[in-house]
Amino acid sequence: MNLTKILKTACGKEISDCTNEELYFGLLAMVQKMAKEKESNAGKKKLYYISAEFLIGKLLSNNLINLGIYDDVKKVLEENGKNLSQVEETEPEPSLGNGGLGRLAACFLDSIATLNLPGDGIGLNYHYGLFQQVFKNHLQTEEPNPWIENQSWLTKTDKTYEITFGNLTVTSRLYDIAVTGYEGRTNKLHLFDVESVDESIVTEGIQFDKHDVARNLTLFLYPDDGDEAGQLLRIYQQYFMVSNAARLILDECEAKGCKLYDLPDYAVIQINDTHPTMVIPELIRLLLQRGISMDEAIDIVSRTCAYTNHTILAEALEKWPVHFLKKVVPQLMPIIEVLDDKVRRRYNDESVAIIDRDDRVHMAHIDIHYGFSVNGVAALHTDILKDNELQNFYRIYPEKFNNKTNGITFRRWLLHSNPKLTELISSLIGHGFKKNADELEKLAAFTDNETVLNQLLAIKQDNKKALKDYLLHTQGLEINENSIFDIQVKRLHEYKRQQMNALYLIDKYLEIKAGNKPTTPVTAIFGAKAAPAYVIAQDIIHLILCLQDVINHDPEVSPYLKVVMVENYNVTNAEHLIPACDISEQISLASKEASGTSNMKFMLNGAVTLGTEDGANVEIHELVGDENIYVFGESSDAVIAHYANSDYCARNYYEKDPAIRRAIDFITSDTLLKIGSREHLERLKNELINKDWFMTLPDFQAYKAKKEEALRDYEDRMAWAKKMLINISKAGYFSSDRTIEQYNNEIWKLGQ
Ligand code: 26Q
Repeated sequence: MNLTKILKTACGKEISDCTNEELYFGLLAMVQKMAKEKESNAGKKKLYYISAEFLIGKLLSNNLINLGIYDDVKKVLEENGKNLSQVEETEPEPSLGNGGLGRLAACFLDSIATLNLPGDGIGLNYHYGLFQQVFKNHLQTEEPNPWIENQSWLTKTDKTYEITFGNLTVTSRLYDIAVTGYEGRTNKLHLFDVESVDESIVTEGIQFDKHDVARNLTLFLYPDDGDEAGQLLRIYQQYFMVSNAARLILDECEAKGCKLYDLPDYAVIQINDTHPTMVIPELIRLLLQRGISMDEAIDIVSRTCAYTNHTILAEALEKWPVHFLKKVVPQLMPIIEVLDDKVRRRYNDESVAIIDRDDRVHMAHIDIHYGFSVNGVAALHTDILKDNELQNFYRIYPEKFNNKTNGITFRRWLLHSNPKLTELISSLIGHGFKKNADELEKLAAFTDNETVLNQLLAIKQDNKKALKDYLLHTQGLEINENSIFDIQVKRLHEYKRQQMNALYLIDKYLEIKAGNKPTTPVTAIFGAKAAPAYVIAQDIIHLILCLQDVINHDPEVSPYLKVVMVENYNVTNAEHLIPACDISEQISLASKEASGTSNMKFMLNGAVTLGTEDGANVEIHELVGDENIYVFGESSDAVIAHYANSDYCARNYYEKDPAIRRAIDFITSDTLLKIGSREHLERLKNELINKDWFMTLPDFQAYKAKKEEALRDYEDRMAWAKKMLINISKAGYFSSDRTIEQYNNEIWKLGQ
């Protein structure tokens, strides 16, 4: 049957008579059917990637590409007067993640299926996911983001479990989303929901009764955990996720004839950060219930579980008070006590204990002692884990530690988001790079080919124009496509240092007012959500929104400099922003960004990085060489030494550097106070002068100098285009296909 007929049948009427929404639902049904045909039971051992976040983004186009029918569908729609992009616009974006960690999980699922590996994701079916960000009065406000429609990518299954907590029992239900591989098999993303969930308990914005666990359990991703009820709810969510996961895994293995003693031959569990750590004691508990002894159960589970660390920020390392766990999961506490007892007997070292002297359970410590692999997500990050944060563990278990530098799926971040660049690359080196990313290196042959360089510049220009139209159409923002697009998009966090970029913009604004005008105008673009309870992050958003207002409305300055903060930064608008970028801002304080993954997406799309020697920036630098990246700032070693010696004093910089003082003072100038809130702006100013925990001020001058160098270099269009091409040609290393091959060869060992 041909595609037109299939689609017509799926829609139930003529394609030309359908609305975009009807076409979306028709295509959804068609894709689900085709995806199902590629499901496979091949392979004895299966990977279970458990994660509290899967930031999957919209799925229609991604699935059409992976099933190899994108162009055909586009054509059929066009023949009937329809447009695939407009159909795509009707698809809601699920926001089942915060940022990097969740998006990584989504890229990994794509690569696992593409490489034909048996591997499923397991997570939670949040009805409202991460909040939707709405700006009001230059401040972020939060709204729920409903994404589940009558017809959606979720398939309801008949699998249900009774999950028991200390004070209640709920019924879970499994929903599945098909994960298609690019010319590969179909795997599953298993999302568990609670049957008693009740969307109507959400009141103002994202407020709801945090104590009503049976109704609220799967409403939101990581509810505000500033208070005790919020923290308890997080533990409820985590246990709900892993108890369901453990039972599903044992069910599937038993169905394949696994005798439980050989569980590691049937299952490998990748624990994505510590959020799913309770799967270890929970599996042990379930094995005990099935008559296996404690020592054997511990041994079986330890050979099944592997842990990935995504952060060294102390505040993000989960440590739960024992009395919280006793309340929510009393059945796990005796097991956690046994695990702690064994560690204490063996090592007699307080720093590697599971339950500390303050009666807090260190989740990462459970993973490291009772998993067989511990990995960091970029070379520098893994080194820092070994040499600093987890040094005492590395001494005990050197063989468990390994690095897996992150990657991204090129299907979404090149083929889908940048079709023009994809076409140019294909015309130059063929289609092989789509499955074998290393082939991008073949582009090196064209670095002195002016025709190719001009084509590259023309594509960037088209993408900038497309972004201009998109921002105007979706957000009412007006930008100049002939300016330099300088972009920083990522979660708002002090360590990522959006505030340093903002200080630069203040400085630039004042310089332009003093008559120092840039040759080519600059557009500074931000996108960032801040955790609702993260006060300074909210203040930084406020500052950027105020700067946007002041600078863009200043007729002296706005022809040369514009600031735009994109509302509700998410996967969908990332797909528009990234292909249009000239300068990619990756300016975290060295040692703090475990890897970063937008740095890879920007590079792949021909942006040049302006960054610190942090996370995967270090590997980007090594690959492209000094000529093709702008690196600045203190080294991670120097930063780690400052923390160790407590020798950083922000006020010294404020007092001694007039440019820094001028920029910081501007935060509470009359100009900003006229439109902004004194409370927010003063708090931020004081924070920068008196604390500046992430050392913005010492790097400010180096940052400014490097950025100016990049802006100057941009003027030589051929030289810049060459940098772009070299970046693209070296991006193959950052394909998540490479990352997943390494996970499989060195940790999972599926099908071997
Ligand atoms: C922990 C405790 C309590 C409440 C929340 C959390 C929490 C929530 C989310 C801790 C961490 C996260 C998310 C972390 C994250 O996204 N990390 C990023 O992971 C990426 C993929 O490896 C890296 O590229 C980024 O560098 C890293 O910041």
